[in-house]
Amino acid sequence: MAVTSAALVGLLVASCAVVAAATRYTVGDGEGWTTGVNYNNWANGKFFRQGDELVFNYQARAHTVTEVSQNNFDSCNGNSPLSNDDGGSTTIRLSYPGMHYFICTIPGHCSNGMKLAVNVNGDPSYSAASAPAAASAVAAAAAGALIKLALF
Ligand SMILES: [Cu+2]
Repeated sequence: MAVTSAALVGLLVASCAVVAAATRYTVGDGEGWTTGVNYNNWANGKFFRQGDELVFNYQARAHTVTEVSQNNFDSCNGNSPLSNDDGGSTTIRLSYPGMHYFICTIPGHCSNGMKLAVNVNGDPSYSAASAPAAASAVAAAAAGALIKLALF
């Protein structure tokens, strides 16, 4: 358990360093992903670029981060999600340009405003192929650090 946590921290720290060109946004800033926050206001004025990341922080299983189509966003319908997670800390890489729609599928939350739409601007220099390569390098570095910790 402690080893797993150390690996995760290592991954987080290392990936911040490697993906310096992309911006990592914490949705809702200090308030996180929860009820009672206006995510239109949060997104307003931000320039999201292809390759940027959204980090959703919330209590595990108290909320979900569910990416949906525009229609399902408008109707708060999470029955056919593009992606779904309720683990408590969800990072979404905005890998393609255009609109991305996120809702919480806990009953009543989306209809009370727990929904986020972001418009992602294309970045010609962004390469989807480079992301996994960077991630595996990071994983290797983290694994190396982990081995040193375990040996120590
Ligand atoms: Cu919720």
